[in-house]
Amino acid sequence: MHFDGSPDRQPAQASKFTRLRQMLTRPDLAFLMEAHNGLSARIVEEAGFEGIWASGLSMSATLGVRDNNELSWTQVLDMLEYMSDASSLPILVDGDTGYGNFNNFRRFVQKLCERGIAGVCIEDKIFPKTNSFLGENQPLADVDEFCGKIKAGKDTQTHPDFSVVARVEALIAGRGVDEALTRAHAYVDAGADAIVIHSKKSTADEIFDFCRQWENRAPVVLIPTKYYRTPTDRFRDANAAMVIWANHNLRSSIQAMRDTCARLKAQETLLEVEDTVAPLGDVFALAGAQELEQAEKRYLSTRDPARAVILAATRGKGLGDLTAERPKCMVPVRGQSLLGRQVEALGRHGVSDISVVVGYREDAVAVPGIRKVENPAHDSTGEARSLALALTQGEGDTIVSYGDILYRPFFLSLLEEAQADIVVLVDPRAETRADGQPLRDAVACSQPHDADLEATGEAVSLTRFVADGAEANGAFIGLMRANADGVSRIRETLAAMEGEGTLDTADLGAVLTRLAGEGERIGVVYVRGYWGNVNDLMDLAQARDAV
Ligand code: SPV
Ligand code: MG
Repeated sequence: MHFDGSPDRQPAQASKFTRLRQMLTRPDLAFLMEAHNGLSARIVEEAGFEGIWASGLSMSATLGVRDNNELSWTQVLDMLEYMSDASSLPILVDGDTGYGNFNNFRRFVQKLCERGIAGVCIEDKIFPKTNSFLGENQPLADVDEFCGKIKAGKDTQTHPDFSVVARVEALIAGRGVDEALTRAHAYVDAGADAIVIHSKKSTADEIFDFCRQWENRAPVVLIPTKYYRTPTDRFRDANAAMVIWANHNLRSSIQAMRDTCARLKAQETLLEVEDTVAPLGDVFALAGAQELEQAEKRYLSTRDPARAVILAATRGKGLGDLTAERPKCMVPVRGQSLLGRQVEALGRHGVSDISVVVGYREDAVAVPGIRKVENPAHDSTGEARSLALALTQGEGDTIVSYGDILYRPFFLSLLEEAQADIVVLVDPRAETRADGQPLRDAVACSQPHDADLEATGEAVSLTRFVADGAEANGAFIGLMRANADGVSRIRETLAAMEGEGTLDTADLGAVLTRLAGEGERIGVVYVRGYWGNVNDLMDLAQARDAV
């Protein structure tokens, strides 16, 4: 695929320049189909054509201007770039008269080569040109001046197979076959790779007369717009190299748009129109939507937005009267509940799917945007049961946190950036509390914290939760993340514990210790400070100071 979704180029396929040249020079009749923008270029390729005619008439008309060089040559270049990006086919561009003299033309050729446009056709008229089917006796360019232009183009091309096609307008100008032949020979002498002999008659007689006398000196290209009744085999018999269907995508789209406009104007409903227009799916497909979808899989993070589980079923007896009427997750810290602060931090991190396991005074848990999961046995069970209740659905990235902690929102980024399937945040400051209480959730890790490797998380793993602070490398702060694989490992472990009858009494530490013991790598990211838990009034006082 090209970056924009157009079909693959065959690795061994010749360049666009070479393919157009081969179409002109090989024995069988070749066809170019008109396109005028990226969409039509892609449709031409989809139809199986080998090459594109970038029609001046069509490019002008689609922009609502006349085929009188009202489009600048740089605007034409821009349109060609879209067409070339959208299609792998070689493009022969209608270069009108070359947009000026030899100098303007050679600059155009230089830019065409840079953009991989395979060839250019220029006509021997005067700038600004008029479409060949308008008016009579159009003035023709001086033969020598036109030959100089061809030479300048050939000298400028940067690919050997870039084609300069010279279009003879003598028949259009009513000058007859003899002048057409004279001009054609001069243009080939000047270096033209092929000749377009153009006619606006409704029969091809003068074209065939020209071809007979031309005797195949150089490839001849025909544009049978006006002599459309002539069977294509007669062009073969006349030894034509190429036929251009010059404006038929433009004209068919005009017809289709008119039909649709008329229907809608009259009927004021889409009902009758829907089945007469291309399905929307076609529009997306033609623009290469599928390629973007694949690229997104390759280049964008495939993680679904994480969900969160907050374990908040307990009262928090250590807080005394403060939790008489509410669980500790609803205790306010500087005017906002612990749970409210967590939901806000998660929201800032893009986590909006938040399950809160509630139990004690669940009626008092009132924070917008959460889903409550009730643990009816909150009095007699611990964190493992609450977790099992909340992890019943969805296997995606999940953040698990205690309901009684405060932390800085950037902790969530640390968890997200860590590579392990399960990651825990550990504060390495494992000193025992001033009041002599044991450290909550002391953990032993594969390596102690190293201030030089701050918060790496990559190399350090959890070994186990320990009862004795002396063995600890730090304390689990009550915040962790598991990706889809990690969640399914946790769920397996919870199920096994349920089977063994140990789930109800287990805390989160027991679950993680068991996982680590079974060889599951639980990544550790060390964080020093910027968090707090609220187990009792002393914690609360500290937490109030911390925020
Ligand atoms: C065009 O398609 O712009 C052409 C061909 O130049 S014709 O309109 O037949 O002149
Ligand atoms: Mg034209």
